[in-house]
Order: sequence, then C-alpha cells, then structure tokens
Amino acid sequence: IEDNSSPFRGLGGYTYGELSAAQLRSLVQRNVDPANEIRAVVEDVISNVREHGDNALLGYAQKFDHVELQKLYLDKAELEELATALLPEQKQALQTAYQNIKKFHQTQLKTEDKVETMPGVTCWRELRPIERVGLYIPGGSAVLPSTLLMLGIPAQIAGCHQIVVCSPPQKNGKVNAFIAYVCQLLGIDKIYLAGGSQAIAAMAYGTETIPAVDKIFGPGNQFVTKAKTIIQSTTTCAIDMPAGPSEVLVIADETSNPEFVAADLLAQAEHGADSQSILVATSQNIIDAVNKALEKQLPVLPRAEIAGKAIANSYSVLVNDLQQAMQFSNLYAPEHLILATENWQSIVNSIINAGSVFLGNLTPESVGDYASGTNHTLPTSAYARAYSGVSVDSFVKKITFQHITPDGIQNIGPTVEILAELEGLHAHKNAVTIRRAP
Ligand code: HSO
Ligand code: ZN
Repeated sequence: IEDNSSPFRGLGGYTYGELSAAQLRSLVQRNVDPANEIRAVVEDVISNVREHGDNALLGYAQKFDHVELQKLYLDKAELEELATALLPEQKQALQTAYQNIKKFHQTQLKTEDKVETMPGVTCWRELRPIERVGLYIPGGSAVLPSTLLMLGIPAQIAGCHQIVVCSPPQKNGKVNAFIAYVCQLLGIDKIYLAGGSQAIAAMAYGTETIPAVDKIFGPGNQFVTKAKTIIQSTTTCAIDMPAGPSEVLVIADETSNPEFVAADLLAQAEHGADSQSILVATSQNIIDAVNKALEKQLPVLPRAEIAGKAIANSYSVLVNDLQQAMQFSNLYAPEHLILATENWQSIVNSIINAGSVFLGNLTPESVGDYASGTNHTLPTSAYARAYSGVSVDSFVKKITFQHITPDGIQNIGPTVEILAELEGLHAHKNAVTIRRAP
C-alpha cells in the first residue's frame, strides 16, 4: 500500500570522507542482474520464435500487446499516413534534431592513413558497414522516437545495407505517429510490429517476415535486455551494449543553481522507478537547497509517481571539493555526468569514466537526449568504465589490410622466419621462405 501522506524525504545523504572503501564500492554498485529469474521465460520465448516464426509473433502480439495483427509490418504508405498526424512544429523539431545528430555523427567516419611499417610492407584499415542491423524501439510507458533518430542516423551514415526496425504494435495495430515520421526522415520504409524479447529473437533468427540481422541495437525493459544478452552468447548476432536503468550524476558547487540541478535530477528520474539520480555537492547548503527544489518541482510532474520512486532510490554525496567529487564520479562511472558549476574547466580533464558529459549551468542532459547532436544510447551500470556510447563506429567493422612488394618480402622475411622457428611452426616459416627464394 502506497503511503502518499509521508513527507518528502529528499535524497538520502552520505559524506564521502566518512565512507570506507567497501562502503563506497557498494554505494556505486548497481544492476547485479536482477533479471536473472526471468531467464527461463525469455529462453522459452526465443525458442518459440525460432520454431514457429511469424505465428509465434502473432500470438505474442495478441497476448502482450492485445492486438490481432493481419500482418507483421507497416509499409511506406501506412507510415506516411500515420505521420500526417504531426503538427508542423513537431515535424520541424524532429528535423532539427535529425540535422544536428547527423552533422555530429558524420565527422565520425574517418579514413585512416596507410602506414609503411618497413620498406615494401604497407598496412592500413578500412571501414565496412555491418550489413544488416536491427533497431529495437520500445513502446512502453514512454515511446521514444528520439531513440530511433539516435540509432537510425549512425546506421545510415555507416552505410548499413539493411536497417530492420522493430517496435511493439499499439492496440490499433499501428505505431506511434512520431516513430512513423522519423522512419520517413531516415528513409526507412517498413517497420515491423514486434515488441519485447520476441522482437529480439525474431531479429536474431529471422522469421518468414522479419529478416535476421548481424547486430541488434536499442534499449528495452528487462525482458528485452535479457533476450539481447542470451542471443549475444548463443548466436553470431552481436548487440550494442549491456543495458541497465538510466542514470545521471550531477556535480554541484556554490556556483550552481539548485533549481536547475533539481530539474536535471528529475528529468532522469522520470524515465523509470529504477532510474538513479545522484547529486555530488561541495556543501550541505547546496544539498539542502536542491532537496527543497526537488520537493517543489516533483509533485507537479505528470510522471511524479515514477520520478518519486527513482528519487527514493537515489542519494547525495557531500564532498570537500570538486576534485573529490570527480573521484566519486569516476568510481560511479555515470551514464550521464553533469558538471553544474561555473568551474567545470578545472575538473574536465579529471573525467575518466562517463558516458556523456554536460558542461556548465546551461547544459541540461535533455539537450543531449534529443537534439544537440551527441548520441543518447550510452553505457549504464558502470559499464562506462570500459564501454563507449553508440556512434557510427558501432555500425561498422574496421578491416585491416596489408600488401608486400618484392623488396618488402626480403625486408620482413627473416624476422618472420625466426619468430615462426621459435614457435616451432615450420609451415609458417616455409610460407615466407618459399617466396624469398630467387
Ligand atoms: N536519457 C535517455 C534518453 C532519452 N531521454 C530519450 C529522453 N528520451 C537515456 O540516455
Ligand atoms: Zn532522458
């Protein structure tokens, strides 16, 4: 039973200097596979889709999306028809976001120089697109057409031959009109009506209607995430990255604006009850002021219930100074890091682990979520220690090439012969020697 009368408690508070190393580690710990108990359910869905293809998908649409589908996709004409529902200013906003994201991602396609490592020995790398990619666009409590932009644009720039988009059908058997319009912007003329783990299985194995792909991208609930991790380890289909609940860490000092900070924490919190909004501040006054602003801003949000749960699942950390704040942030490795301070330049070089960074008091995470140009598909759950966010790189392979001239084989030959010899691999040695013979 919900107790709506309980007073707002704000962010639970810790003091950095009082925490032991073990306490710090457990404070930044998240997402230790809470979804493992659903593995059996998801495995069952995957084998059902593998075995029964389209029929399994039609059954799941009925069971989970409560719609009897005649076919498992919407075509170009149907998408165009849906997109007519948009207001001109909505179309304009999506176009602006599209242009900015495209502009930023286009610079990521770089041709590398050829390198002559020895005279006559030339090495280089070339990009080739991943041929078939699958983009999963969720349709749950908030439909996110921005996610289709964030995945579709780099796929398009990379030159992927086939871009398969899956999204769960609404009760009317259609998709959200904004998603339909984004498909048009991207030149994608089909959207497949499948959601949840069944959509992931369909893209991994292929069905009569849905083509199999080489890599699957996109966020989703715990069933989608579980399906992605299973197919990654059981098929040759790759995934973008392991995904957990979204999170933000805001670093604030006396130059920050507590109302802005609270707004950023809530923007993250409204994503889901399991989202985390962490405040790291250099004085208790700032923490108190932010909590006060949270108390004011939270109740009037349409998604107050979700955001309130996420805030209850979040905390603040009091630190001595901005450098100490960065130490905590690097340990936490946030998906989003906001340096809500005029002094951001003094710590920007100390950032080691973060997915995407927002500098200064006028740079809310929301701009990166939608339209500044950067990608919003980012590593969560401390994966930012080792992973990067989605970019054009995520949609290409980098293939290495080498070429040897007659001089080159003489120059490099003895080195390879000796190394093959010391490994006891005579066929290797011979493949060189036979070419060096006059
Ligand atoms: N903050 C989310 C992305 C998003 N926000 C989409 C709004 N729409 C994960 O980075
Ligand atoms: Zn967001």
